[in-house]
Amino acid sequence: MKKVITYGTFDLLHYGHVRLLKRAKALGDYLIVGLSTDEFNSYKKHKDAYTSYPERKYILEALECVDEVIPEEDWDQKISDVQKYGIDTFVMGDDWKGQFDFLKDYCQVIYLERTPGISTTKIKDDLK
Ligand code: C2G
Repeated sequence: MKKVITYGTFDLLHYGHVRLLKRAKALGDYLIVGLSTDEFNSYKKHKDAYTSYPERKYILEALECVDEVIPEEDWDQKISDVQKYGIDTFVMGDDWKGQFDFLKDYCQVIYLERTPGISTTKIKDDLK
């Protein structure tokens, strides 16, 4: 079984997020999502999600392409996650291109094209 992992906040889940998740799942058989906790968002990413971790987790778990959701609590957990979960492929949108190349020593690293024209920030701004 080929295992894939990706990470994110996935706040106000939108088309771009789902396209990323579906393409990530298509790269293997089992997709794990490292979901940023509320604390990680606030203290490390300096962005507060509109929806809470339990709600964001519930939404992601409802997606057919997502097999497992784990908490992302720190920037530095990726290597141990890759080893702990036996990950074959790490995937991120290409706005992160190059940032996680250190993982190439542990698994395949793939950056997928980010979906243009949509973001959680844009949604919030457009709704103001
Ligand atoms: N994404 C995308 N297209 C968009 C918006 C987002 O492909 N229009 C992708 C991002 O590139 C990322 C994933 O969807 O791979 C989740 O996006 P965010 O929730 O914004 O995640 P981010 O804040 O980038 O956090 O340790 C990694 C971080 O947790 C990533």
